[in-house]
Amino acid sequence: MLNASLPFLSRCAALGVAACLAAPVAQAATISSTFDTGTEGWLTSEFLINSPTTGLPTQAATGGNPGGRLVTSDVFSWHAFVAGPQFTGDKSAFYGGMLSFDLRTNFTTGASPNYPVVILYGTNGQSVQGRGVYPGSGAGYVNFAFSLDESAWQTHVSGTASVGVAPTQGAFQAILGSLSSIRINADYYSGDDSYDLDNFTMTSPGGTTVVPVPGALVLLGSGLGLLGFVGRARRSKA
Ligand SMILES: [Ca+2]
Repeated sequence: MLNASLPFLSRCAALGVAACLAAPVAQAATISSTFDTGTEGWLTSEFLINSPTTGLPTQAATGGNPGGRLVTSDVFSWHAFVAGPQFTGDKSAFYGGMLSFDLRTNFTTGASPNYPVVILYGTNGQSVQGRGVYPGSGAGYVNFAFSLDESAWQTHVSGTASVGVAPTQGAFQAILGSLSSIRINADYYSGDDSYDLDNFTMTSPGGTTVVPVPGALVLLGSGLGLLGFVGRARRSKA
């Protein structure tokens, strides 16, 4: 009897591994836009207010960091790249993680010490801003990274470019838990300038990439254990 069931048990063990390898990942720890194949739902709009998104950026297949990039023309007074819908909603799980992106700018006027700025808008009407310093025209892609906790952000008053104060933990978490829009300013000079965006990423705490290997290994171990049991049973039968 046992010998007749061996092929079935072996198949179960193998199917267990295969099923595990195909199993969906419960919660992605990283959301990213690389713009290698499209605009990934990104739009453009005014920057300093959470206005409707009406502009369409362009995806360029080359010139990114690497691959494709997001490009926009200067169609608003304060211009912004607006993150796709995959970056809005309840992002509480990303509290304590990181938000980062690569930005390249070329401009004809002088450097400014307070830009770029990224603003997180909550559905509660509150918003916070994170500020970086682009080193100078022609510097190429520069990575800007912000911790997704209150330490890296300042309060933002809609319609103004004023530097704010540190938000409370509760205020920051309320915004992160109900994100309605993320905007990165893509125009902060009056002259003829250009802005390229790539690798916009939100990462949850401790997460870099999520692959199903640990689960697969667990089931692989179970499968091997089952085969071991079969082998032992076979030997004891003999
Ligand atoms: Ca890219």
